[in-house]
Amino acid sequence: MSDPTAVPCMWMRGGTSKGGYFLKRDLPVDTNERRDFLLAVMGSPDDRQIDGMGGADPLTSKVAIVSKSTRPGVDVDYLFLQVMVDKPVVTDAQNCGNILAGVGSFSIERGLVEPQQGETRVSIFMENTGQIAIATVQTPKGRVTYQGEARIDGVPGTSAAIPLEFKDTAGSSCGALLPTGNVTDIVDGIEVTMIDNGMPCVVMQASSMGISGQESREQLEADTSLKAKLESIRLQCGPLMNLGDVTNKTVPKMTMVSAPQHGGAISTRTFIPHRCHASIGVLGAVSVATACLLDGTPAQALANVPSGESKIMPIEHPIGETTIVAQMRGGEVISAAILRTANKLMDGVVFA
Ligand code: NQM
Repeated sequence: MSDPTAVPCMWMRGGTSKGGYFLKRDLPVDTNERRDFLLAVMGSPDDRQIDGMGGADPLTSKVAIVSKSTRPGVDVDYLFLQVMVDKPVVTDAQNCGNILAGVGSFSIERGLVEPQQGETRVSIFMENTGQIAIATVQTPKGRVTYQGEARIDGVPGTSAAIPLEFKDTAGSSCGALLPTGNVTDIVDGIEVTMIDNGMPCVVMQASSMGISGQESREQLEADTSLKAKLESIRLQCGPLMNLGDVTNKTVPKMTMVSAPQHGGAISTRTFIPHRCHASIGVLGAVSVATACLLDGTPAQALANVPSGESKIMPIEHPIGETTIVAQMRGGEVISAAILRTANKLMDGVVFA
């Protein structure tokens, strides 16, 4: 390619997020160069990201970098990068289960994985956390299709189903499911659960933060005193969760829970961490569902938990629900699954 700033890229919706999907070999090896390139691609830092592809929202300012894996039994390696909207920061300190939903399809389309007849299981090493996910992509006649009948809240219409399975996600970034060793700690006088089952989260009751937990995303984002209280708790929880100084990190996520209102397991409002999530992250939902399953947590006190070892847990959020199926053994969550969809929006070159 003659223009060195023009790089092959596919823009995709993955679950309820959206971003640029790149082959690793097409991006600079040097991480500073890569950061500068991705900031320019997204148009960051700028609240409107007007000079780039980003959608002025953390949920649409995301990047997947994919390569063929050399690990035994693994098809591809996936690195997730969050490009901050209003700061010159690109961080790999978190994973993203929504962008993950597009990785299987992208890998098949780019020839990294051989499609099967009917459906293709793609095993994905998630570099951010060192764990594996399996995505099942619909491949009728050996070609990826995005069309189908699956519906997820937060996305209009229907698309091809992409079930995602996660195993052994406990302690993905914090080293342990409960990094403080406790199901409950008190921070700034608030009872919280610091938990990491795929995504570091701090889970607390909405009522303890002075809200009902049924407010809209806009109402919560306008509540500056709530946001200040959440940030104070978050900055203290970071080191306690083995995440170090989290001032410039997008973890831990801050989830305020209340009793379910629509027949689900729990109702949530999540800050990621400075904007309120329009819904909830995939691995965030796995971590919150797990908090509901642990005796003595503030979440469990409000949750409606089904009986049996296979727990269907609809996690309510501002625009619907995200259902996690958690498989339990001996009181522990041993795997989780979720239904997602993805869509190919653009395939071409992106300019920085
Ligand atoms: O928790 C947003 C999203 C996410 C993350 C965020 C995610 C996950 O909804 O696995 O998907 O929490 O920053 O895309």
